[in-house]
Amino acid sequence: QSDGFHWDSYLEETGSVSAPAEYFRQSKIPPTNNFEIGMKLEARDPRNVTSTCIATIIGVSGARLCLRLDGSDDKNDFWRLIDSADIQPVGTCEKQGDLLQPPLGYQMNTSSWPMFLLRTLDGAEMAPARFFKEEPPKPPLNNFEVGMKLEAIDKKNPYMICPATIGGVRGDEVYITFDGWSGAFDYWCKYYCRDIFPVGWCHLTGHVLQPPGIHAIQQSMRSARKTAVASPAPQPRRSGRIKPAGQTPVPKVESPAKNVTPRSK
Ligand code: MLZ
Repeated sequence: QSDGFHWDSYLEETGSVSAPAEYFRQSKIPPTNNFEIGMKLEARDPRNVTSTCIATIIGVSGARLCLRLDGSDDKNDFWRLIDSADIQPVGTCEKQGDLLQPPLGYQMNTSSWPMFLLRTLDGAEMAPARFFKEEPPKPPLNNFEVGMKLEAIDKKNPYMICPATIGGVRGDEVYITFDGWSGAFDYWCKYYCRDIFPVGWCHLTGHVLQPPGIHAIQQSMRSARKTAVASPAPQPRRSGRIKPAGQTPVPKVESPAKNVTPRSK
């Protein structure tokens, strides 16, 4: 990472540990992303998960793709990992005897759908089947512990992957809290959720890792002290190596992806 944030010193300064990579439903070696902007694929409609639609890749970052459903507006773009079960090569749906559906919010009359589908696929560049990777299996158990560090998608700003801490564990769920931010972005998710990654994931995949919010160090040490059982948390070291979060880098997205710009929250 060329910016100011480094996990090694951050973990040391906050007296915390990272969650082991095998706790996550992610592949040990992140899959290589060969997809290109403009390629088409089939994707489950996030707003209507029983339907499979045609999508166009409008952004690529790390092991993720930013997708827009053909026939949809530009306000519902979404990100998927290249080894997500939600995406597949064009033709898969038909092979399985299913029909490609118009996306929720299809802007034209439904009767125009068959013709729209023909036109949108005509001459389009299809993402080759070999680019898609199998989804990794679920780890058998929820082994996460409160205080462990990880990288997690900010669901309110889904192009962002940010430093986070396990704030709670409840059955097969974990509470994701974002370092240096008030609780506004925190969420519960399954321990096998695809939106959480081991420390170092962004670095390995080439995705930009957001820096923690300001006061992350003090905040993290306070909670580390609360959860420390045997040994007390280390003393603060004010090295000031953590850059405060201010501006938020925008991912590599080519036009016409205007809306991938953060809706600031
Ligand atoms: N709306 C903020 C982004 C906050 C991201 C926080 N992630 C945990 C901004 O535009 O800076």
